[in-house]
Amino acid sequence: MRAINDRSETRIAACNLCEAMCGLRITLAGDRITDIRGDEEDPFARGHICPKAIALRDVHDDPDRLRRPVRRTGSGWQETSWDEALHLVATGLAQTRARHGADAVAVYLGNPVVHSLGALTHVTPLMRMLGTRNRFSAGSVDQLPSQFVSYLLYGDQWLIPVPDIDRTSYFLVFGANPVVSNGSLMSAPGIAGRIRRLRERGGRMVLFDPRRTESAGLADEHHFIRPGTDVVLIMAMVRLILDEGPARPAGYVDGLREVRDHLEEYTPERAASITGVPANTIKRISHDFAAAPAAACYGRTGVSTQRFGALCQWGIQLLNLITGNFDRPGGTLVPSPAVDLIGSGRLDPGHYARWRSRVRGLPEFAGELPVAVLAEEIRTPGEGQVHALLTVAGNPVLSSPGGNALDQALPELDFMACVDFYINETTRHADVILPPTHLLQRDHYDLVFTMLAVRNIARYVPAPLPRPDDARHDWEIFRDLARHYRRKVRSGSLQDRSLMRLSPARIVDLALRTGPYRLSLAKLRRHPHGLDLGPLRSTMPARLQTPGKRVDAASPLLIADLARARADLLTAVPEDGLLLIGRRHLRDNNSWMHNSARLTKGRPRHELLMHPSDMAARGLTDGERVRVESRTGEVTVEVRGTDDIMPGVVSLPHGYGHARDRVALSLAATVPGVSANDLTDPEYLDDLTGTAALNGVVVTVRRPSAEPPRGPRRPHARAAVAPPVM
Ligand SMILES: Nc1nc2c(c(=O)[nH]1)N[C@H]1C(S)=C(S)[C@@H](COP(=O)(O)OP(=O)(O)OC[C@H]3O[C@@H](n4cnc5c(=O)[nH]c(N)nc54)[C@H](O)[C@@H]3O)O[C@H]1N2
Ligand SMILES: Nc1nc2c(c(=O)[nH]1)N[C@H]1C(S)=C(S)[C@@H](COP(=O)(O)OP(=O)(O)OC[C@H]3O[C@@H](n4cnc5c(=O)[nH]c(N)nc54)[C@H](O)[C@@H]3O)O[C@H]1N2
Ligand code: SF4
Ligand SMILES: [Mo]
Repeated sequence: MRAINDRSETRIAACNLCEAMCGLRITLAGDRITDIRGDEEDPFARGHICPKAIALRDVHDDPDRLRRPVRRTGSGWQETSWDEALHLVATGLAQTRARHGADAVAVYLGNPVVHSLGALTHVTPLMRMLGTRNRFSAGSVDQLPSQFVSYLLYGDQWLIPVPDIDRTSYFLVFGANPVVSNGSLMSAPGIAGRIRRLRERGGRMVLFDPRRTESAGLADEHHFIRPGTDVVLIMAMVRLILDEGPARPAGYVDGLREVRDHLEEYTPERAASITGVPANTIKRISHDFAAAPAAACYGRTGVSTQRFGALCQWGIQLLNLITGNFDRPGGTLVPSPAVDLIGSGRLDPGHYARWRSRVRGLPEFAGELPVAVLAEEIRTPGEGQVHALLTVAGNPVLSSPGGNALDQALPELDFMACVDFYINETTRHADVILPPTHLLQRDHYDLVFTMLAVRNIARYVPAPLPRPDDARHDWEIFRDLARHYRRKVRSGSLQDRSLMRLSPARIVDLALRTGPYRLSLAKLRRHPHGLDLGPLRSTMPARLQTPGKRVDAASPLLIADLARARADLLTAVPEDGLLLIGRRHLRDNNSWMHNSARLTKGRPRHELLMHPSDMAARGLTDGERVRVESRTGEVTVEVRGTDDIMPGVVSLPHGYGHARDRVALSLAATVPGVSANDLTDPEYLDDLTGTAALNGVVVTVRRPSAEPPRGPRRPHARAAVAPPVM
């Protein structure tokens, strides 16, 4: 803390909008933010920030941000006291439980939960208290396949290896755009600089993506790949390397012969015909990857939120394992965080299919069901039907597949409550909204992303801005809600109740003291910019949570799922139509922050991107409004031609489409665009994990005035692939 002049002072903060955890310097005049910039002394991000951090100021100032609880009445939203609001929520949830059982209350946790210390520490005990099997989160539209594969291979869903980008010599990437996303399951602030330095030291970056992205612009090689087909290429690489070498797996890896036996059909030629990547390219990249001194293969949402998410993530792990790059500096390593809960019994290592969703029978993973079933669980009558919903920091109407159907289902609930500081497309259906303090008003320690960062780091940031009177933090809301709830339902263990009485800072302090570096909050306070704990280190097999500390590369669930890939990709009849994929932009943050004029100004970025040849075939012109239809919905949106997208593929960003209710939402509703998830399909999934296949959805595009396409629409969208050439 340093006084600049009489009136203003600067404080150290951390941006926790995305996974990069950039350090900030915030200048304040009273409780007004006058400046936000990168903290040059942050040992991890070294001053790097992106435009979203500066827009935190707009979140702070935004008159639309809720400061006090509101309830929905016949004549609109009405502010109410915290006591009244918490009482209403506790009563709504308890009454539903009394009438229909604990499973009748569903919970959805959105993305910012993992970025909020207090939400993380306090929402889990609250959920245990609610005791419902209908738990959902953004994980099933995101990284669930990575967690699932880590659980099967390494014995814990959170043992997720991270590419050692600062030391690798070959960075092989599938379906990620880190230059825009700033790295995901790979916290790496200033990623563009890290990629440049990789190339300066003679390394290579090779990227597979159906769009020539911003990251492709920095890579040595970019290859178009047909959406949803990556598994065939990845497995062809595994097969080639196992056959031709050099394969040098660690001694603790079992089952590779069995894996190889199941990959007989995955020849480079077959992969070429299905993915669109030439066989020689596949062979060359396999060879280069295996021969590189240190190589890291990595894949993110493009290969998770698709039809074969788990198989892709398995294949990526196999590539690292068989080449000896798993757990090797310059390869992929599991970070060693200062708060290390793996193996402590305090973090769920994962479990699978202990129960299934009521209507469709989809499996739970680690206590959660896929959000793709939420709407049907609300709408299908019968024993176990969902009648109440609590959402925390989420917007599933815009972020989950078939969001339009969920939008229609939510009004059928008996009761809905949300913990969020905005009225969004989802929370507008709530009976009560409980708004927490925002990111700069609360203490922060990154529990999740220090487990996923490319260096071992620890940083504790006391709230840079004061908490206004009468405002509550996320954790206080959960604590107080639990208190109100317990007056009506005797639930919750003694342990959870005492945990909820602790502040998040206290919980972090305890965890740091018992952690591997024996730190404490007091020690971290002496390093306000953050403490660098060094590069990632080899920790295997000691850290494996599997029986006998061995990796079973041929996990039966994954081997069995190859049959689905065979039926769907290797032998499927191609289907006409374009394949829809998503898109992120540096100035967007999922579905929120569209209230910031600073972020939304400039060129429109909500358009449907399409290859000029596909536009010409339909007689479409740039900027024209087109109708996009899928099995589940349709939208009308402007089209823009670009040869940065693969022919046969179209791209639409998610998180747009605010205009569906101009009354409830004010500023953001003026942002043009439609929701990609009005087109995605709740029945089009990675069936093994229930992760939504948001990429590779079959759509048709035409002029609104043109004849609609004839013939029945298929019940399941399926990746259109070229006929396999044997
Ligand atoms: N600016 C910004 N940053 C963000 C976010 C944001 O909204 N805005 N969101 C944050 C969140 S929640 C997350 S999870 C991360 C996501 O981080 P990333 O996964 O790195 O981000 P995306 O831009 O979604 O990149 C996915 C890429 O996969 C490609 N793709 C689509 N389908 C396929 C396919 O079938 N195969 C292959 N090989 N590629 C495919 C897409 O074209 C896209 O370029 O970003 C985080 N960071
Ligand atoms: N088609 C398609 N759909 C996608 C994706 C895609 O690539 N394509 N990406 C998916 C991914 S990776 C993700 S993570 C999801 C995100 O989807 P969600 O997590 O469902 O939604 P967000 O847009 O992140 O909504 C965040 C909400 O949290 C609130 N919020 C922000 N900070 C806080 C806080 O500290 N506390 C509380 N209580 N609330 C807060 C904001 O006001 C906002 O309303 O979208 C998914 N949907
Ligand atoms: S990259 Fe941008 S949004 Fe992400 S943490 Fe850094 S400043 Fe925040
Ligand atoms: Mo995400």
